[in-house]
Order: sequence, then C-alpha cells, then structure tokens
Amino acid sequence: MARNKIALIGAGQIGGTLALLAGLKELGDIVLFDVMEGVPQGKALDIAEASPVDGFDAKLAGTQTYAGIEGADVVIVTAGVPRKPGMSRDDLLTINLKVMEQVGAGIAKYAKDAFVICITNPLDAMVWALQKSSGLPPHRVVGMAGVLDSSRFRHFLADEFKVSVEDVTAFVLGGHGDTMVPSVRYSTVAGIPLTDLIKMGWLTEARLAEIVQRTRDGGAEIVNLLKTGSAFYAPAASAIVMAESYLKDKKRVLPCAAYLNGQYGVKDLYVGVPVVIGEKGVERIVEIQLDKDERAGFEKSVNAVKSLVDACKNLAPSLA
Ligand code: A3D
Repeated sequence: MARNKIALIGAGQIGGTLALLAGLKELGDIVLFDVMEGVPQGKALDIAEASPVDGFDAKLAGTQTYAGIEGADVVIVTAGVPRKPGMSRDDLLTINLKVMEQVGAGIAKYAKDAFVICITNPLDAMVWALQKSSGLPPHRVVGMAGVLDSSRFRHFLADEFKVSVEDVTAFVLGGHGDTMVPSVRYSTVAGIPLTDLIKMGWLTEARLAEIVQRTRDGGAEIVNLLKTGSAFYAPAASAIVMAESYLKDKKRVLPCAAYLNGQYGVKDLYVGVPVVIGEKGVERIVEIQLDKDERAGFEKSVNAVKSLVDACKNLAPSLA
C-alpha cells in the first residue's frame, strides 16, 4: 500500500514543525512548498537526516512549484505572514488573502481530493477564502484554531489544579481571536465541569475569569515574548491531530473552524465549533445548546468573523 502524502504549503516556523511531527508520527511522505528558494528543500533534507536517528520512514522533499503537491491526501496551509508585536490578526488580511487565492488555485489544480487544513491568519476569514478559491467541498476544508485554543485553556487549567493535562478537557467556541468563547460549562477535570469545581472550592470565579482571559490572549502572549513571530509548536501539534484523525479515520471530536450552512443559525461562514473528523473530512457538526451568555459571546464572535469575510469579499469580489 502506498504511503499517504502530506503537502505543507508554507515551510516557515509552523511548516517546518509540521514536517517534523508528521515524520515522527509516520503519517506519510511529506512535501514542503514555499516561495523562499532553498528553505523547503533545506528543511526537508534536515528532517530526512533526523529520520535514521528517530527511526521513521518517510520521503521528504521541498518544492517551489505546485506540481510537487500533486495527489496529496492532506494539505496543511501556513503560507503567508505571521503577526509581529502590535499587529492584530486582522492586519494580516490583505496580504494573506492574496496568498490564499494562489494556494487555492494550486490545490484545485493538483490536490483536489485532499483534506485541507488552513492555519494562516486571520484564520476564520482565510479558511473561507481558501475554500472559495480552491472550490473544494466545504467538508474537506477546515481551519485549525479551536484545538490550539482549547489546548492552551487545558494547559492553564492543569497548571492551576496541579493535575495531568490528560485529565483536563476544554472547549472553545467561536472565531479565533479576541472574541473566542472558552466554555466553562463544557470544560472538565476528569468529567467534572469547571462550574462544579468552583462549588468544590478548587478555584474562584475571579481566578477562572483570569484563566479564560489568558486563553483569549494566548497568541499575543507568545508574540510578545518571541518578538519576531508567533507561536508555532502548539499550532503545528494541533493541526497534526486533525490530519491524523482524517488519515486514520479516528473520528475525533475536535473544535475546528468549520463551514456552517445554517447550523448555530450561521450561514456561509467558517466559525469554531465541535466537529467529528474522519475519512470523509468533517463528517458531522456537533450542535450544542448554548446558554444565554454563551450565545451572546458566540454571536459577537460570529459578527467579528463576518466583518472580516465582508472585507475579503470587497477585496476579492470573485470569491463572493
Ligand atoms: P512563517 O514562519 O513566516 O512562515 C510562513 C511561510 O509562508 C514563509 O516561509 C513564507 O516564505 C511563506 N509564504 C509567504 N507567501 C507565500 C506564498 N504565496 N506561497 C507559499 N508560501 C508563502 O510563519 P509561521 O509559520 O509562524 O505562521 C504561518 C501562519 O500561521 C501565519 O499567518 C500565522 O499568523 C498563522 N498562525 C495561526 C495560528 C492559529 O491558531 C490559527 C497560530 C499561529 C500562527
């Protein structure tokens, strides 16, 4: 049986980490695509040279032409520019929209049967533009944000409670940005909701509010520390979990930016909601009941996504 092929569009900080993780997990052969000459080739060779040490078999290649991604089973897109201190994710919109149009055309031509995961920011608008420009069915184009945001929430909670990260589940809804909605009701320690943990005296409402805010600001916290770019280890790990669920038909329930066509009362937008990822791509959108506050937070987030998508439609009317 032939190995799966994983194409990474963008061989920067996240792209390189994705290649290493995909190799270590033996997800398939890997091709890195980037406009920077030599960078994808150099990273491919460097990781290939690590494979005997780590004991994984994968072909790694770098390319500057879209023909190199031909027949990919999974495409993960990080092409574009990341944030610098003081920049919002939305500042990236104009530059990265053009990149998404090029990438979409490349995928349409060479990898139209792939499962596509977008990471480029501003995420919810870029994944929308990527789906429109590639013309792939919406259930095979998703955005990575919720897995990362909920992983950050899980890490902060596990650290607070001094328990294993494995026993903390967390749930983040809405767009990837300042308006994301970390859900307190659906986040748990070994199945015990945070709301019960407050009653049990594990933490106060005020402390929880601080952790929720730190989760919302999680990306900016890293940008301010790194000063020259944004987070890349955790974003790469998050996208790999999504790719693995597709390739192995694991049917994991993961929060992703998924195309909504009526669910949650939203139409023709990508917003972060829980979905099931299996061999068909997004196989199911999990529609949970939102309480009054969650609904208000979710709607605010949806409106923020909508205004970015409207900006994309103005800049690139052919996508509308
Ligand atoms: P970086 O290390 O700059 O890598 C981006 C790569 O894209 C560079 O190597 C560029 O040469 C390449 N590139 C630029 N234009 C093109 C093009 N037209 N075609 C192909 N390649 C191109 O950035 P990074 O890897 O740190 O981040 C990549 C993206 O992910 C940025 O937009 C970030 O804002 C975004 N990001 C999203 C999250 C989410 O949770 C959604 C988290 C962290 C970063």
